Amino acid sequence: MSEIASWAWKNRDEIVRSLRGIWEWIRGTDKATPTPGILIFGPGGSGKTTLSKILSEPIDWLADPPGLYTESISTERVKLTDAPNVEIVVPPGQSFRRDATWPSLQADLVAGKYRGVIVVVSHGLASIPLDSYKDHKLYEGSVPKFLEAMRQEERADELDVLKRLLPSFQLAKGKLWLLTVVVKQDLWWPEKDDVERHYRDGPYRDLLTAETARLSPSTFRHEMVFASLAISNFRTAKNELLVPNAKGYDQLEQARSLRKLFETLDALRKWETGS
Ligand SMILES: Nc1nc2c(ncn2[C@@H]2O[C@H](COP(=O)(O)OP(=O)(O)OP(=O)(O)O)[C@@H](O)[C@H]2O)c(=O)[nH]1
Ligand SMILES: [Mg+2]
Repeated sequence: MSEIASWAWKNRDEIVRSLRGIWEWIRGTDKATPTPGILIFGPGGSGKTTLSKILSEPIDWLADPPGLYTESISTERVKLTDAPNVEIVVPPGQSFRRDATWPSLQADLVAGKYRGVIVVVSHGLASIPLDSYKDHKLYEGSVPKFLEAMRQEERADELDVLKRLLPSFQLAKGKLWLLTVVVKQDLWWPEKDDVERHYRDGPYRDLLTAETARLSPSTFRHEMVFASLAISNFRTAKNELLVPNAKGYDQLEQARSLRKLFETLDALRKWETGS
């Protein structure tokens, strides 16, 4: 067994334990009242389906290695068999699928049918739904230039996603929390400072605060977490390596980021229930 695998094996119980508290919350401890669901939005290939799985089912981190990207085509409703009132709803993220799938969910959001929204972004490292990067419209012969252009376009798309959601946050009835999860930390780790600045103090934060500043902090709350949902090289379906996972980023770092994610969800649970 490799060093990392043996570390993960030894720490398996701890990882599972920290997840259990979140599962209990998502499922709702008060079985008498229906618990509203959680919506997960974000660009295609960012990591929404991956996150919904982490939140809804026990993952065997050793037996379930991260797979190749398979784009979601329709809205996924993750039913929790032991808590049938609760749903994690994940519409597909590719831009051409949004008009068909997002408006009705946003209408339900405004009507107060959801307790919270998670937006999954990746600092432009959204997986590509193509066999090869050479088929991408932005590829002109140089891989570094392609990656730069693609990530820039994807970051602009992340802002478009947020722009599209903002009116629903403004109009939503009742309490609503928003959690931004900036995933793929294992890939952008060497640019950590720039990435965190982009979301905490840069364009993402500027857009969000400009549009939500007037909302009462007792009815709308935003939190942000930086995390790695999988440690995996950034590859195309043809197995072309575009970005290797960062040197020095190990499972200990990942577990730390996931713990932060769960602690933040727990803080939102407390805020939501006023406890
Ligand atoms: N390296 C790395 N890969 C990740 C991370 N999170 C998700 N992925 C990978 O990113 C790819 C896309 O993830 P999905 O969860 O399928 O993306 P999605 O947002 O559901 O995409 P659509 O269904 O098209 O909207 C998968 O291959 C995941 O394994 C992460 O934190 N790090
Ligand atoms: Mg998906």
